[in-house]
Amino acid sequence: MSNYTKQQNGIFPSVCPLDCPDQCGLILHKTDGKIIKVQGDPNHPVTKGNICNKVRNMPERIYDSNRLTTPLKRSGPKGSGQFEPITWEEAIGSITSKWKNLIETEGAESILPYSFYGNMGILSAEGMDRRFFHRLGASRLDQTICSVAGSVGYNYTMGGSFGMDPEDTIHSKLIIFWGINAVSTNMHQVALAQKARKKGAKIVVIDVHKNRTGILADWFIPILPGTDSALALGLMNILFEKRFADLGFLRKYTVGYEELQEHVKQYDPHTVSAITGVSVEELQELAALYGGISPSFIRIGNGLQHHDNGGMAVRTIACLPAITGQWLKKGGGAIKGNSGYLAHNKAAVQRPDLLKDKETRVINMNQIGNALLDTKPPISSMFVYNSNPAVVAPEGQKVRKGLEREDLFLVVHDLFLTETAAYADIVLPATSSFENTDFYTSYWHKYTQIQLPVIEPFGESKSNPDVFRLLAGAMCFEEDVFKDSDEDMIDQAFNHPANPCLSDIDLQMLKTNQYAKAKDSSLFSGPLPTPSCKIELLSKRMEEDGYPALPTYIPLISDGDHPFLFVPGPNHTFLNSTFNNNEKHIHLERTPQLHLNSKDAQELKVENGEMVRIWNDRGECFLQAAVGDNVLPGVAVTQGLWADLPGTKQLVNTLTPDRIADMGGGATFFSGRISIEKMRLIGGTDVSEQHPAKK
Ligand SMILES: Nc1nc2c(c(=O)[nH]1)N[C@H]1C(S)=C(S)[C@@H](COP(=O)(O)OP(=O)(O)OC[C@H]3O[C@@H](n4cnc5c(=O)[nH]c(N)nc54)[C@H](O)[C@@H]3O)O[C@H]1N2
Ligand SMILES: Nc1nc2c(c(=O)[nH]1)N[C@H]1C(S)=C(S)[C@@H](COP(=O)(O)OP(=O)(O)OC[C@H]3O[C@@H](n4cnc5c(=O)[nH]c(N)nc54)[C@H](O)[C@@H]3O)O[C@H]1N2
Ligand code: SF4
Ligand SMILES: [Mo]
Repeated sequence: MSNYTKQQNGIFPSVCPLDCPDQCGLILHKTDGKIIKVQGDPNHPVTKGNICNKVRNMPERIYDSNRLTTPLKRSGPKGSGQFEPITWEEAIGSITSKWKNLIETEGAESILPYSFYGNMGILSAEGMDRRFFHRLGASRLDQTICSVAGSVGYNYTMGGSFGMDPEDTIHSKLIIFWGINAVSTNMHQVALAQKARKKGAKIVVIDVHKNRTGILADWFIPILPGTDSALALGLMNILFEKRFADLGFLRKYTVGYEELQEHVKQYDPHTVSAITGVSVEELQELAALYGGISPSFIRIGNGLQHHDNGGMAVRTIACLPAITGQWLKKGGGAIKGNSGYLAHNKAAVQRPDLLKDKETRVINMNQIGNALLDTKPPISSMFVYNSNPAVVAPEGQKVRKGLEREDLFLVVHDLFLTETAAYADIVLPATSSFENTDFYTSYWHKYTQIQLPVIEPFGESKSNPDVFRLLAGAMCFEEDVFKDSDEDMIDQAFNHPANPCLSDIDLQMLKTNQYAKAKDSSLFSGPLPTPSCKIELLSKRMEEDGYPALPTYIPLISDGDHPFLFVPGPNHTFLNSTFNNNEKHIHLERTPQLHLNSKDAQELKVENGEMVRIWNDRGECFLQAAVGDNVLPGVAVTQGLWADLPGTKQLVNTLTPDRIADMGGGATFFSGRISIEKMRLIGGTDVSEQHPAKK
């Protein structure tokens, strides 16, 4: 227990726990033992006291009357949401007796942990839980749902998750937001870009949707989904041809630029324009801007890599800053992610040695529906924490069918009775991050931060590490690693001589300073971690792994005959599915919309604001049409992972494919196709009149 929890009143340092690159420093205001206000920490070097509305409203989430307070046991049919309270002793007892039995009859691999980053705290997301499941010998989850395809692609070019320091954005003269809705998803990157803009910088947005970020741009370039690598290759062709390439940089810091120069000739402006929907004139102008302005910075988003070809798209865009020699300039380069700088001692925290050389099976989380329905031998128990697969995973109908299985023993640990928890046999109440000890490292800026508990656990809720300590005890695991305290684990994490950027950081230092920056972390201070130690425009490793060695445009995989490409991304006010159960957040977003081009709407005879039915071979949804010029013809965009309320059909992942992307087993949420029609009679009633959005 920290001293903070004992104090009834005061202000206390904290950190935003959500899966958001900004990882803001927070200040919590406490009155009579309760957090009454969440504010940005003005001293945080990057986030500087500004936070988003989502988190300003956090007290409402923490003290929501729907928050779970006790463990629950199912008392009705699967998925009915009927539960009765039980004690922790009974809950842990039922789970471990079921698991002991399964281990004996089917083996430990019949048990699968399913988790993601609902809480970004390292101890909450990848600490005691990993130790526990390694020791158990359970199946392992490949955590591929978010950014892995792009990360693997970026790594082929740059060697790791290393990019420009975002604080240097203020020196940039050209800022390209490429496949990122930064106003909603990385607001401090926008704040830094706006500072540069005041000094004359231009902001360009390349996206399939003129979203909040597109509206703010000096120049918005709409592109067809899944064609970004063609655009990047077309740019490279012009950059070489018009002598914008920095040959000095290319010779010293890259491999393969001569081969690349030859290779990109096939991506002439007319070919590229036909693929991307970007006109020849726009392409020429963009190349002239990128070739002529320095320093230039590309913020590479997650959206463009949620595609069949997403790994190659990021691999290709990551080559661009090298062509014009941007990396050596302050405010030049790119960011896909920056988690490499603060990489902690994962082996010490997660203890993969507890697996004792067992090659346990690995399940790709993007195919959890299939895995639950078809894997042999079957998954007989799943433990879900930090995630809500019933809403966030693709092929939603398959996922629901899997969760409905009578012979699946499902345990869900969460703060709320989520859509996934509704299918559980046992539900466990989780603390909020403000009730825990943990540390956080941003995947965008270069700071790590500490969280000490500010309030007592809500009801009987427990943190993730504490739940796994309890489970380890009940399984009679005797290893000392299960006795480590949260603070012990933070010490172990920062004891990592292999990463000199952490050399000044430890628990005590974080307790004193609240945050710390990765030390001496300039990109070219040593060799790059690629096989050649240089930027790999040509990658032998890619060839060995079965990809073209040079960046290449590979079209999306055919997804049936449906006429529209469907891009269902996140929205401004929810954080994935988090907050989709909060009245204020729902009110702000109003209703899920489907953005359509006016030409398409005219052909479909759909007016702005009318309800449409969208469908493909996987399922259907009912959304409200937003007609205009925010998307190109043939493209349909919706935002937000909405709750699946009775009487609505707005679970967009019903329609998304569970195909695996080209690299890293990544997700392909945005490579699906749909058909669209104006809503008419369904089952004898006009559903559009009944939809809450119509009221
Ligand atoms: N408000 C809010 N913030 C969030 C989240 C949230 O749900 N809400 N989620 C968090 C998480 S987990 C993540 S991973 C990040 C994601 O945040 P971002 O990196 O911004 O990624 P997305 O919002 O998925 O997609 C960004 C943009 O890519 C566009 N896009 C889709 N396909 C293509 C394409 O083929 N080419 C191009 N050029 N653009 C394309 C989409 O239209 C979208 O506008 O945000 C984090 N922050
Ligand atoms: N259609 C479509 N689907 C998508 C995306 C998209 O753009 N479009 N984006 C994808 C991406 S990028 C991501 S990252 C995933 C994210 O998907 P998830 O990781 O499932 O994210 P959330 O939906 O926010 O769910 C997180 C859950 O963790 C719970 N939680 C929070 N803190 C704790 C804690 O300390 N302990 C426990 N036990 N639980 C906690 C929250 O209450 C919440 O229910 O969604 C993916 N799904
Ligand atoms: S969600 Fe992002 S922008 Fe909002 S407070 Fe958290 S880290 Fe900051
Ligand atoms: Mo994500």
